[in-house]
Formats: sequence, structure tokens, C-alpha cells
Amino acid sequence: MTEYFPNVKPIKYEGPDSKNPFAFKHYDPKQVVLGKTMAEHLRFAVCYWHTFKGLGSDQFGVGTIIRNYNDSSDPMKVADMTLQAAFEFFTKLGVGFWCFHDRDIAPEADNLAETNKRLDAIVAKAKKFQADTGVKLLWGTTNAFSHRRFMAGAGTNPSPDVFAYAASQIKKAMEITNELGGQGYVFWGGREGYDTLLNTDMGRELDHLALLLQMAVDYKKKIGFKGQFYIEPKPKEPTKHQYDFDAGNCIAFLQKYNLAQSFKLNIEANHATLASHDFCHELALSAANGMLGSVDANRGDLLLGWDTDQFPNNIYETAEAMYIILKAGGFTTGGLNFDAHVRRQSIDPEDLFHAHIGAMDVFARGLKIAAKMIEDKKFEKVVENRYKGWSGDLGKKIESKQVGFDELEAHTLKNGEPKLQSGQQELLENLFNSYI
Ligand code: XUL
Ligand code: CO
Repeated sequence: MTEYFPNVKPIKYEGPDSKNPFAFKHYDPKQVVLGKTMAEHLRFAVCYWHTFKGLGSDQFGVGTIIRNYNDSSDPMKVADMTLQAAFEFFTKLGVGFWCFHDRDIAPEADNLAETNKRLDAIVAKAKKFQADTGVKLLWGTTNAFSHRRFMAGAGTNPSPDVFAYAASQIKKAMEITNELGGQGYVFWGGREGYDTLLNTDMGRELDHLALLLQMAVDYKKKIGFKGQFYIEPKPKEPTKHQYDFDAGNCIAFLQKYNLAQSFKLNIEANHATLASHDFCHELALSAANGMLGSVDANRGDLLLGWDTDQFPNNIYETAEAMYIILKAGGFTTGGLNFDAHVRRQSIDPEDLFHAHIGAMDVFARGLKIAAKMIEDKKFEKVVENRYKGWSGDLGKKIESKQVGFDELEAHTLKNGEPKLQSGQQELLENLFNSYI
């Protein structure tokens, strides 16, 4: 069998003192942290689109990256070689999961029936690779945003024919995700948004988006797909305003259309910053609503301000993120999918390994730091103490809805000015630093 990454041997854990760039310094898949192995906690996934289909093109220039698995004029041969390269990459890196869009794994043909046949051929091979390697599908999704038919959206398109096309694509993508035992299915609203209100019926588009999602929920039941549905928020790019703006917006949308019980959120770090939040805010808001599902782990560049999809490298951020994720009970169906690509000057196949090794290590460090913070309970005690009034007589009465404005006014008249306590932010930031 052809080796597509001949210069790289399986990546091993060598510990923090290792100087080997092709080794993990912190990610030891078998190391037990808070009762689970690191691999079980972190559930790393490699994304197919950036890692194997991304060739470094940007708004100003074509691709810069040449891959040996693209070396054919037959698109199905390329799809075959890419699939083989992908499973070689997953196993050499030692990740447990992968993620794909339908169009990443098999190229579109002249019509839907032929396109679906191509998908079936590749999926059969992927199923065999999964069985042979033990690598599982974290989630599948559909690409209903690249083709010109989707220029005005998929579920929010002004044409019902395009809506129908999108529905047909999602139907097939759900079927192949199910066939591959996918643990989830993601809806990212590629072009579900608008560029100008002058041609847009916003209320109708939102209703249509909900209809499409409801059909997906119904079809999930029909085919017995047990995976988790996720919505992935993003505020802008490619449209000026994406309807799935941020976690808060998605939660409100799902609640309005009675869909909240069928979805969780897939939070992407760079999408959070594009929405003027930070990654941890989006995680915390999802967790507070019981809807934290999965993570697209990457980072943006605050100075560039667009979706740069860089690999995560900030220990502070991964530590705080893992703290929130662990406090919320950890991943169940979800995981950490590296929705990130190497820079267009990183043209060597080895760069793909360096990118993922660094990202996995920085999350492993984040996990270890977060676990220590949880074991020490110092932050937990601070929070407990800050809200301790709610365990007292007055707090209990308010929370159990035994009092209203009259009783609270009587209390305040009697009690006088409330006693205040310091929020201790600087002290706590210093404490957090002491764990890094
Ligand atoms: C786009 C993005 C997508 C989704 C899946 O910004 O993040 O790749 O993760 O469609
Ligand atoms: Co993403």
C-alpha cells in the first residue's frame, strides 16, 4: 500500500523533556486524569476539509500546497487516495475520530443520483478503514454552501427548489453518517444569512430554516440515527449576518421553534471571537443551558479579524475551556475537532503533523491544569462563598418563589444597606496563573 506520509512514524508520548518535534510532550492517551484517560476526555478529531482538501488558497491567491494524494486527473482516484492518506494520518497521529462534509470525501457529479453513487462508493471504503483502524466518526455534515446553487442560502434560499436540493443533500449526508456509526451530525449555516435586507424576507427565512431542521429531526427518527444533532454558531462570513450568530442566538432560535430538545451546540473558538465573545463565554453559556455538545478547536487572529482557523496554542484558553467542559460533565458524544488549517506557507506534509501535535499537547496541558483546579476546589469555594447568601433564609425564599416585591421591600426597609464583598478578580487571576 502506498505510504503518503513516509517521513513520519506513529507519534508517541515522550514526556515534557523530549526534544523530538514528532512526539507528544503532554498528551499521553492512556494517562488517567479524574478517572478517565486523556483520550477519553479529549476525544480528538481531525477534520477532513482543511487537513486533506485545503491547499492554502485565500482571497488573494490560489493554493500553494501540493499533496501527493491529489496526483491524478480522475476525481474519484483522488478521492480514493485522499481517503487512504487520511486514515494513514489519523492512525499515525493517534486520534480516535474524524469529521467530514459529504463533498470533502467524494466530488460532486453531474446530477444528484450520480453524486450519491460516488458517495456510497467512498463510504463503503471508509467503513472498512474505520473497522481496520478503530478510528470513529465524531460527526458528519453536508456542504450546502460551496456550490453556486446555494449562493443565496440552503434552507433560507428564496427558491423552494434550492430548499428541496438542500434537504436531499442533508438526507443523504445523515444516511452516510449513520452508516459510518457517526456519533453526531453538525448543522453549520453556511450561507444561512443575508447580505442585504433590501432583497430579504427575514421572518420567512428564519421560519424556513426551522422547517428544514424539523424535517431533519423527523428523518433522524425515521432512519433510527442515534447520533447527536449540533448547531454550530457563527456571526458572519460568508454572509454579512449569519442567522446562527452565537450561542445565545441559536438557543433562542431553537427554543422559539420547539427544537431545543433535539440539538446541542458545537462551539468553535474563532466563531466566538468573530461574535465579539470569547471561546469560554460561548462554552459557559451553552453549558448553563445544558446544551454544550462539541467543540471546533481552533483560534483566530484578533488583528486580522476574519476566520483564520489557526490551530489552538494558548494554554490559558485551553485550561479555562477544559475547566468549563469538565465542570459541565465532560464530553459525551462530542469532542475536540480541529477545524483548523496550516498557513499557506506551511507547504510540507510534515507541517500537518506539527500543527496537530501542538494542538493536542496544548489541550492535554489544559486538561491537566483544569483537573488540578477541580481537585483543589479553590475556585469552586470562591464561587460557593460568593453566592452563599442564597443558602440563607432570604435567598431560599426568593429562589423557591415564596416572596414578591412587597416582602422584599419590607426586608430592605428593615435590613438597610446591603453588606458588600470584593469580587477579587486580580487575586483570582493570580491564582489561575499559579496553575499554568
Ligand atoms: C466554517 C466552519 C465549518 C463547520 C462545518 O467556518 O466552521 O467548517 O465546522 O460545516
Ligand atoms: Co467549524
